[in-house]
Amino acid sequence: MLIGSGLITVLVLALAGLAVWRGPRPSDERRWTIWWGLGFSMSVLAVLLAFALWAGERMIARDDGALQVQAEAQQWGWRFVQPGPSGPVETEGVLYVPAGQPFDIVLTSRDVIHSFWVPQLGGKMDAIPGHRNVHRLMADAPGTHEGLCAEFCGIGHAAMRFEVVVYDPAAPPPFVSAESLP
Ligand SMILES: [Cu+2]
Repeated sequence: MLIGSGLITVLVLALAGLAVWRGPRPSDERRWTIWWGLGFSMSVLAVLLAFALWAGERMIARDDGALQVQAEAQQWGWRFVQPGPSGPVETEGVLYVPAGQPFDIVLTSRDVIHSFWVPQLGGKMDAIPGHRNVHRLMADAPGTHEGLCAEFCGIGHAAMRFEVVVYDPAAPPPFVSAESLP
């Protein structure tokens, strides 16, 4: 955004400088209006629209075999359940996901409305009681990120955080040593 807005600022300043330097030329107005006012703006908007459609399409959850993690919010913490090598694995306050693979978070809530947000991975999605929201995300590289509740949900809201551990999919998942469900 900084680079884009910097380029636009330079372009506007150059055009303003050009207008002052050359003085008024009424015969040029039509050409400038059509080529730069309409042609240039429409081309930029078309490129941005194509990018937004491509990026937006990648964010839609679909039935393609991607990892599904159930996330249940409750005042004031997060519980995650996902398939493990020998049955479902439940973790509290820690979400394990593989790097470089899209995954879906299936969000629900046990009490009030919460909101799931990992700023480094993407946008927010509400966790609503009695409703199932599916949120597709992807982490590029192994590492850890902080996640939080982004919807005020009571006195413990500020501390309703969780850790996201992104692991290398070639290695055994770190949650295997975590407690498995009976
Ligand atoms: Cu909250």
